[in-house]
Amino acid sequence: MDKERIKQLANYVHHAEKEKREIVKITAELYPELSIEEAYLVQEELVQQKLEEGKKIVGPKMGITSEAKMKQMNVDNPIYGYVFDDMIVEDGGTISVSDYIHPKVEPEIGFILKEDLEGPGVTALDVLRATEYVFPALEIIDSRYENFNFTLPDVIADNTSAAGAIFGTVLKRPETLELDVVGVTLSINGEMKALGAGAAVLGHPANSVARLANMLSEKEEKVKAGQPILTGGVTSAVHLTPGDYVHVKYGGLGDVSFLVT
Ligand code: OOG
Ligand code: MG
Repeated sequence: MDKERIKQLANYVHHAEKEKREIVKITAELYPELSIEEAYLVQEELVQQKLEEGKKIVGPKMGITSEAKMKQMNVDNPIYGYVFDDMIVEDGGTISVSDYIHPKVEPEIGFILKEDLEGPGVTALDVLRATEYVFPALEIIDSRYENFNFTLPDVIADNTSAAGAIFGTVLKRPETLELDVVGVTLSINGEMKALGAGAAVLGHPANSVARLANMLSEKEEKVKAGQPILTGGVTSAVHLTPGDYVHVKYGGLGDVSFLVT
């Protein structure tokens, strides 16, 4: 795939994000043969375009790390993308559906490292040793594709549907919790919509960070200390509509909430 094609595909998803407009997935017509490797090149170009516009990377995110998400999205492999500074919403804050295309929310467990992690061969134990804090988080995903319908290369090229992140304020040392048995409930206007436990994320959320380090090592990149890392949805994602008050509780890790208008 030549540089022109990479630019064309990055522009295609980037414009859709800016204009809050659904597009037909890349693999439907534009470029059916898009491979996973090529899709990451498109993502890199999209990330570069955002950086050139003055946006800053907050941290990496993993996606499709749980059975619930694999089933819901009909794709079956972990992927990564990036959260940018203009996507951050404060805990207890308000978002407007009109700022997105068709937003959904999903609960996640976040990590902040005290040391960089460089693959290959990184294990969950390495991750836990290198972790400064774990924290509760919500991700707002907003696939630029019609009906959230995509293949793995499509969603990679679309920066893995990244659109928003809300970080909870509780920071815990990793050894004070068993993250795999941290329970999570997501309620909207007092009604429980989804539930899960940390183990839903590749058996333990630390496995997700290890996987990220090992995937990034293929590009000779590492997971950096100090950046918040999202490990992937614990439950399936829930559609948001105006009037929703979203409240997510995490066993031993506090809660995170926001309002939708
Ligand atoms: C892709 C993004 C997946 C996760 O946590 O699984 C993701 C999507 O579902 O649109 O962020
Ligand atoms: Mg996610």
